[in-house]
Amino acid sequence: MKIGLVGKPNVGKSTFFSSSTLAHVDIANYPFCTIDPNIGIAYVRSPMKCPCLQLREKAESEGRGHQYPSSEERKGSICHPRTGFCIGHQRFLPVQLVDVAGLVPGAHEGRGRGNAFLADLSHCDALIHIFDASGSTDIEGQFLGFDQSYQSIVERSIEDIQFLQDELDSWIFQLLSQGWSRGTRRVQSEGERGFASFLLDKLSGIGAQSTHINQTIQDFIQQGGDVSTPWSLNEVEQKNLAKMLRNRIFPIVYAGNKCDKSSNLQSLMQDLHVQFTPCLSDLELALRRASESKIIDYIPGENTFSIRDRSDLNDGQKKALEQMKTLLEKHGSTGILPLLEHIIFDILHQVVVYPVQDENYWVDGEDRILPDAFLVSLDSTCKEMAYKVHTDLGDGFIRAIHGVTKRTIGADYVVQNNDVIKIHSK
Ligand SMILES: Nc1nc2c(ncn2[C@@H]2O[C@H](COP(=O)(O)OP(=O)(O)O)[C@@H](O)[C@H]2O)c(=O)[nH]1
Ligand SMILES: [Mg+2]
Repeated sequence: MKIGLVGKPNVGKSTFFSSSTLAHVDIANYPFCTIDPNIGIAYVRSPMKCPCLQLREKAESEGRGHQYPSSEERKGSICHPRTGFCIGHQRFLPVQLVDVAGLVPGAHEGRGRGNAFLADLSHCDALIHIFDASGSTDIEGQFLGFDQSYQSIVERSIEDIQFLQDELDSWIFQLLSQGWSRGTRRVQSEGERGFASFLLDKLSGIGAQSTHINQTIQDFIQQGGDVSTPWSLNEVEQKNLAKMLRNRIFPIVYAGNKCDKSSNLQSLMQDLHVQFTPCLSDLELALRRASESKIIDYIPGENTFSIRDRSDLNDGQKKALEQMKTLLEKHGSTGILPLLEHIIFDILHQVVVYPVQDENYWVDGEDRILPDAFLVSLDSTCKEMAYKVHTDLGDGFIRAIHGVTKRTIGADYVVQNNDVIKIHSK
């Protein structure tokens, strides 16, 4: 999974990015997990408890609890994640995050970083549009001060949300419109299928898949569009189609950042025509840094934290930490992690599955407990999951064993959230 952070300059994209990609170092073994200056790994919580809880409970009920010692920091978790980490049976899974900088009005015509930002966007499964919920920046990202009237906050937010949609739509329209008439006529003998393959051809470079295209064609027809003679679609109709394609290829969720400086956040949530998650990116960054320096214990996503050892802190530090705590508790969360999880689980409909080599002890060949947790689409079959683990495992798939029921399951079994599965393959 790859999620792109988009928005005009100065809204807090890089802050959001750094805060999310700064892992819980003690446990994750991923210090600052940046693959590229603007690509990093963030961690989301599985919606269900890690199955290592079941293993522990079973062992304890059979008087074998001592077999699974757990450190103070792991809070009971006994699994050995190869990627991500697990605390208190809360499994954190990696997702890729991309900080897509340089998006300003006119980018599709080459302004700002121009089309370079589009390369960053390509192949993202979804986008987070970060906008400034404090209204403190203009459309170019110039800082205007935090003392904005409610009316300007609303107006700037609407303008911001609109410009980005327009920019992406124009970009996709541009890709489509080049050679439209000739291209669509060439495939006319194949009817709707030909049209779909024409669209896929045009857009596969930015990560479009045939499901996106087919869904869009259905959307288009449902809204009264006609695809029987696509070469005769006029510019307005092509633009409309581009917008629908953008919706399917890049679903957008909204982060209203700097909400600590936004007056009347409740009203803003009602007055904007899009749903957004209020975010406090710089608070999240400060919390993760303090946690990394072992000043506080903070589990990302939680609504509070504890200060480790006050004797080391000066008065200024204590006061700052208390202020951070008040702010966090007031908002109930920095918004960052819930937003990422909303995308993965509600928008992209992913479930978490745990492939193992031994269906009884839930370990791999090196005795590591539940080493892997994979995100797969809600309706994936067991065989599709096998492919996700390894191509060889998918190609040679024979059957699988369910780790809980110990029943044999076939290639067509639809995997469920939290399934532990042993795959037999040639
Ligand atoms: N008040 C407030 N300021 C923030 C927040 N997040 C980021 N900022 C500030 O906004 C400015 C721009 O942030 P940056 O991440 O560089 O924005 P980018 O240009 O979108 O990458 C910096 O001064 C940040 O400290 C927040 O949640 N609240
Ligand atoms: Mg930046």
